[in-house]
Amino acid sequence: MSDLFVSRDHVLQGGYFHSTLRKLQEPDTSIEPHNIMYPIFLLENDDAVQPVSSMPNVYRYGINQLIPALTELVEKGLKSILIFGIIDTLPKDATGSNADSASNPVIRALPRLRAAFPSLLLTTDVCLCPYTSHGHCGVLTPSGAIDHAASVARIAEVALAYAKAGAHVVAPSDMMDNRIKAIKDALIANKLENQVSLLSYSCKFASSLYGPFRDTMKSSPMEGDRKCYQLPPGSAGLAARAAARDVAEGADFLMVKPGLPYLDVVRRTKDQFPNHPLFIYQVSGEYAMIAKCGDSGEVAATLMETLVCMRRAGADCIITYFAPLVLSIINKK
Ligand code: PB1
Repeated sequence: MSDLFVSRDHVLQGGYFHSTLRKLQEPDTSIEPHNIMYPIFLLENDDAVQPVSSMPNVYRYGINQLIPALTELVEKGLKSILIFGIIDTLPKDATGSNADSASNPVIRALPRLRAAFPSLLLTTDVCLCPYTSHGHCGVLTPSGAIDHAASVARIAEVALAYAKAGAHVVAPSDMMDNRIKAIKDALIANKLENQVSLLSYSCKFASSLYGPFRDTMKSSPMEGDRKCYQLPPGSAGLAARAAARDVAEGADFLMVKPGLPYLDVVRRTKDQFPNHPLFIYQVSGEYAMIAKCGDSGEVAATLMETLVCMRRAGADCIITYFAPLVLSIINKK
């Protein structure tokens, strides 16, 4: 055999031929229950449960159906949920009045969820789009533009209502400028700043991957789109500026959304703010793609690879509709 000169550090396979060695080569990529958060669609009808046609194995629950479903998952180790309210008999109007009304399903469910699951972290999405007649995430001017001041004030009102009803974390997905400061000021004014966390959807892009979600939430804009308040997909600069602004305004946690197509932004945001836990939202379109990638074994393998890559990119927690499957995989291990 030729005496091919091989530099000692050019032989890599000696460092990962064994599964334990491979684990040592993959630091900070473990997937444990606290690394995932489960999005929940909460219906107005307490006894209803409805499948989401575009998202296999995803359901919309009334609170009376949600509690037994969550009981099984909490027993498997579920640590946190993200709640989205859906109304169908309550009226929708220009300011999303039913986002924080006493009849709102989220407002009604929070005390029951606190009582049923004392250790489960309850996060509420804060946005107007499921409750506005126009379907936008903010309040509009008569000309149809975003009314910045009115939107920020309204979003802060809704966030405070969820905080008072029992949310541990409020997560504004509206993308209105300065809503983080307004929410933090409202929590401080109501002596809740040390009992309720602020998870900002800081780097949320105007993505085509929200389709299945909008179908199930019936939350698409009646006119126009969300490109004037969700970030342009090609703008890493705006994402960096949005994250810096939200940190300055008091966000406890940051987020990049969607996930897989934006892992470069995840890495940059983690490097920019290493001391703020960073979330990824694996959105409905990402869920649908993986759910249809093959048989159950291929779905599981593709999912776990995707989650490991998200953790490698810098995500500390991944919001994923696959949470029940991840918990089953973790428990099998
Ligand atoms: O899974 C998903 O697609 C999430 C969609 C996301 C929820 N936070 C928003 C996307 C959108 O419809 O613009 C909802 C906006 N408040």
